[in-house]
Amino acid sequence: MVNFRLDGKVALVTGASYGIGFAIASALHEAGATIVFNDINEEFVNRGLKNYEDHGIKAHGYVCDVTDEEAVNNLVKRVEEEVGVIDILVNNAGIIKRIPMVEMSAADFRKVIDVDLNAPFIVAKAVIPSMIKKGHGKIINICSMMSELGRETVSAYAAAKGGLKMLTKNIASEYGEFNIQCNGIGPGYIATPQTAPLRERQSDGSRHPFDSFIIAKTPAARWGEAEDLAGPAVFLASEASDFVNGHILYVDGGILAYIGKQPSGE
Ligand code: NAP
Ligand code: GCO
Repeated sequence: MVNFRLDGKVALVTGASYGIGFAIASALHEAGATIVFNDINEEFVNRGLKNYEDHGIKAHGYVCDVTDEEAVNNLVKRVEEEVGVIDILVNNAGIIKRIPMVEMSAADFRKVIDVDLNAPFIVAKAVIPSMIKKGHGKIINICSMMSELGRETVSAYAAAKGGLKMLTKNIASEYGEFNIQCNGIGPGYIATPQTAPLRERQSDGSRHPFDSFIIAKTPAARWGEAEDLAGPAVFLASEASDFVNGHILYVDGGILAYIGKQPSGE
């Protein structure tokens, strides 16, 4: 019998007050897991707790900036004491800065690398020792189309998400023998606050040009919803994927398979 259930498992989803993290955490909860999330301050954690409560989910929320190694180590220690050993880690917290590369300061570049690449290393490093002791663990890194593709204005984000793809493969290589599976999910263009500026209506009510561009680039002809990532996340968190390791599962409505719209008549 294939087992997609997560009963008795503790899942830490970083930066999961809303957006993709919230949708993934809700799905893991539905499959039976106990949910732990963090955000950078108390106000945001409380907003997240209210969001879970409104959806009938009792989540455990903690204040923690994922770029702060000491804070992350304390978070993992507290979660182990107050909730249990983390069986499933989803490195979801992320930021983007859309700035042409030659105009971007090194400080801005470093900030994106810090949240999107260094932090997944810091959090994974903090949870792996207890996973080894427990004899199993699942780590899911939220990658991107930019783990494979570039575009104007997102140099730091693409560098970080490309790096995160390789960190994923390396964790799988280094800790696979301890029954730890580390995989990535590469979402396509998903309608969340992060991409809201790319979907803003124009003053005449028409679609943002980038919005139309994404719909034309996506064989599914739509933006993804955060809930589109739920099934893939449950799969990668469950026993059903115990021999899947170091894989990036792109959930993109077909973007990476597609050369783009042909000129009409060809
Ligand atoms: P979002 O709506 O901007 O949410 C990002 C979350 O990360 C927020 O809850 C944010 O917390 C949290 N966060 C940021 N920096 C943090 C830090 N230092 N410590 C703790 N939490 C932090 O983004 P999203 O669209 O849901 O994206 C979630 C993940 O998916 C990101 O890694 C993103 O790069 C990736 N992704 C998104 C898309 C897309 O199309 N939307 C596609 C591919 C990949 P606050 O509450 O403080 O803002
Ligand atoms: C952008 C977008 C993307 C997406 C996503 C694609 O400006 O191009 O924000 O980077 O958020 O990561 O998979």
